[in-house]
Amino acid sequence: MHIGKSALLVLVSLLPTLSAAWAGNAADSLAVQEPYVLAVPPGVGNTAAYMVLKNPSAAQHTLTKASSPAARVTELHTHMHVNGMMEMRPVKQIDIPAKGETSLQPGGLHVMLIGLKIPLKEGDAVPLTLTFEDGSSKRIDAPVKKAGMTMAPMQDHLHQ
Ligand SMILES: [Cu+2]
Repeated sequence: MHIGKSALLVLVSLLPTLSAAWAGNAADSLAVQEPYVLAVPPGVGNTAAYMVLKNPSAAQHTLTKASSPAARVTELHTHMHVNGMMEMRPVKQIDIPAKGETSLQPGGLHVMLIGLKIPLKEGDAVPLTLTFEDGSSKRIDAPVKKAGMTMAPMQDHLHQ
């Protein structure tokens, strides 16, 4: 059987893609650290979820979608300076670099929960499903925390 030179070149160029796929799907390759949802006063219908997405794998991965049964709509957002004001904008995707991490944090990238179905109390766990570029997904529970609480460990660290 004869394989043309061009067919061989196609095979060789596919090899890196195949080996990346063998390393596992995106959801299994990523770790989600310190997820939390910001507590909001009763009557406030929207809030945001934050977390650190760690990617120890050799391939870049991308968060393409988030969903939660706690909200009518879940969107990926970022904050931007527009005419001196901070505005939130939806983003199509959030990249997590190979051997790196991406932080979703106040004032930056976040998962926006729009139209909360039930009031969220501090200590509640909000289920979130994160979906990645290959269609794989991860289910996490993000505890509800008050603003500022997440700063405490950092201050403790500075005092050492
Ligand atoms: Cu937002």
